[in-house]
Amino acid sequence: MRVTGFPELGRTRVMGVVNVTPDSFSDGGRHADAADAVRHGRRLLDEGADLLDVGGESTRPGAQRVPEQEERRRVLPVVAALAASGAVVSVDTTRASVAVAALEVGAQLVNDVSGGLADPDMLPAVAAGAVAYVAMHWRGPSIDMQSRAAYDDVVHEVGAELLERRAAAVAAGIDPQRLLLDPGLGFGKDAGHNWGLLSRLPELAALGQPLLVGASRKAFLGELLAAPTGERRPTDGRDAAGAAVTVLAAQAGAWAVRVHDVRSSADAVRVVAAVAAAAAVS
Ligand code: PMM
Repeated sequence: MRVTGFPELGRTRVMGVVNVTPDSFSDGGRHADAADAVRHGRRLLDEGADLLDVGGESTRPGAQRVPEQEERRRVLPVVAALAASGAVVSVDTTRASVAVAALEVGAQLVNDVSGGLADPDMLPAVAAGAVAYVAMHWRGPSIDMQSRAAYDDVVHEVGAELLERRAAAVAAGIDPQRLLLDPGLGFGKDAGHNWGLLSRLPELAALGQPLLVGASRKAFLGELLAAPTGERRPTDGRDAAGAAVTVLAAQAGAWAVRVHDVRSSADAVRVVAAVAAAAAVS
C-alpha cells in the first residue's frame, strides 16, 4: 500500500525504536543521552531499519506525563542528528508542538499513540505539515489505560474507533494517502485482546489504510513466554516472539512493524516478501 512521500519497497517496512526516555518499559534508560540515542539509531539503520521512531515520553501502563520542555529537550536533538545523516525519522509524540518542532528539524512522519485525541491541535498541525501520520487506537492516557480494556468484540470495536479517528483526521485536512492506522497493541488491551487483534489483522487491513503494528517486547509476549514459575520472560528475551509477530503482520500486508530488535524483523519481512514473490510466479 502506498503512502505519499515514501517509495514503494514491495515489502513491509521495519521501523526501529529509539526511545530517549529514562523509564520506557522495554529499553528505558539505555538511550537517555542524546549522543547514545543517535548512536543507537545509526546501529538500527545498519541492521536494516527503513525508518526510525524517536520518542521522549514513555507510554508504558501507569506512566506519568513528561513536561513538554523536557520532551522537546530529549527528542529534538536526536531527530535533527538522525535526519541530517539521511535517516527517515518518525517522531513518537502526542503533542502538536513537539511534532511541529520535530518536522522543522527533519522528521517525515508523526506517530501519535493517541490518534489525535490527546491534543486538539495535533490533527490540524499534521495537515499543515503535509506529512505522514500514524493514528494509533487509544482509549486514554497511560496512567490508567488498562482500566479501559473492555470489549465485546475487540477487532470490531478497535476497527470502528480507528475509522472515527480516520474521519477526524480527514476532516482536519490530512490527506488519506498519508494516513496510517495502528491497532495499538497493549494500549487499553489485555493479552487476549492483543491476540485477538493479531488473529484478525486482515480485517484491520480491510479498513483501507496502511497499517503499523507494534508488538515488540510488550508484556503479552512476556506472559506467553513465562517461566514455569509464572514469571514473565524479561523484555530482552522477547525478540524471537516479536519477529514471529512481524511475519504475521507482513503476511497481512502491514505497511510497517515497529520493533526494538531490527535485524530479526528486517530478515523476517524479506522472507515473507520472497515467499509472496515466489507464489506470484508459481
Ligand atoms: N508502542 C509503544 C510506543 N509507541 N507507537 C505506535 N504507533 N504503536 C505502538 O504499538 C507503540 C507506539 C510502546 O512501546 P515502547 O515503550 O517500547 O516504545
